[in-house]
Amino acid sequence: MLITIGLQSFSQKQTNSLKQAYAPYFKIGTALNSSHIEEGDYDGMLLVRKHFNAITPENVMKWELIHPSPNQYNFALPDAFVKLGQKDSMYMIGHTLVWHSQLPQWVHAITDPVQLEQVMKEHIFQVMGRYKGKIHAWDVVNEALNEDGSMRESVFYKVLGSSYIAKAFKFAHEADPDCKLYYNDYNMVVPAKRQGAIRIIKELQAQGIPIHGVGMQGHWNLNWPSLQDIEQAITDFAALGITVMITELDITVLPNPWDLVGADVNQKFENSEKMNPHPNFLPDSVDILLAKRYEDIFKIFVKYHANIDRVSFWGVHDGVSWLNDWPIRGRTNYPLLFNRNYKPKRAYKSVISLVKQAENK
Ligand code: 9MR
Repeated sequence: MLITIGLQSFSQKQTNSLKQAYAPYFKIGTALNSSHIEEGDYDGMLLVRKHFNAITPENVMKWELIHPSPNQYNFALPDAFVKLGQKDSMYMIGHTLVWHSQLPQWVHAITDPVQLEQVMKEHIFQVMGRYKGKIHAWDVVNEALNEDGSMRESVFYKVLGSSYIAKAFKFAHEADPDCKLYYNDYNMVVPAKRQGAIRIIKELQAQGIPIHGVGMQGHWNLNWPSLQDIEQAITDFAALGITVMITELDITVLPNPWDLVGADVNQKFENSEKMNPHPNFLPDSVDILLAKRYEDIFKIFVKYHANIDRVSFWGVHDGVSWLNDWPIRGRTNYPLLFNRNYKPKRAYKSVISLVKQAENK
């Protein structure tokens, strides 16, 4: 029997679980915040269990939270995340070990290379070591590049030089030799930045240091990036013999204050009616554009499924997306597949129908 929902028609018999529909292609992931980890968001967790088979902690494993002072580690929420993932047989990704942002002041203040290397090593050994054999993959280094592909002037780069990346991956491999190790960044679809990532990956490969994959954060919008650039980025990375992950997918539908692209979390802008045009509901016209955009993008992911291990959304539903507060606080954004009432949007239907159509061919 055929029913019509939104844009697409699909059989009632067909699965209505993203992870099941995409099982032949790649894992479908999401990011969990503390309300999910503490099981406060009951309906959110129902969605997680039904639709996703990979989870990333949105914040609780970041250095500032997990290791706020030299001898203090906060493992309560990270432990709860891992327990939850084990209970539900989720593929778990640790996020993230070495990142310039959300880094506590005591690390920023280190100027001695020997000391910083030691601190970085200890952090990696403590955090990865605790979840050895439990967390399957780690974003070892996050966002090390500027937009032109040069190295970002993080404390790690300033004190240790570009070799900090090789050191981080080496320590990570020692801490858990079976863990998959990834480099993760945004705007990898921009050719100059992508070249920087390719340089980093090739340097590690030349030194025989394990790097298993690259995470392309998908913080995109309705018009950017071009489908061609997405495709090019996937094929460029796949050519290096590593796995590609789409790690932080969301598609903003709101105006961009300076037409910015990407996700530099340090920039914020004032709120206004003009900048927050859909405070109460998502108009059909935009909902349809979003569904079409997701469909176009997922067509590419399916085409390159042999190279893609996982597509992870950055959040469970629109109500918990970081894009409600960035780059302007307090807006109402609609970037994911599920709405604030935990219901599937048109975009969900276009994404799930895509593989059903492919299977039926
Ligand atoms: O979604 C995260 C948000 O809740 C945090 O406030 C922010 C700062 O830690 O980080 C967001 O996640 C970022 C991710 O860790 C790395 N890539 C960019 C993401 C969006 O800023």
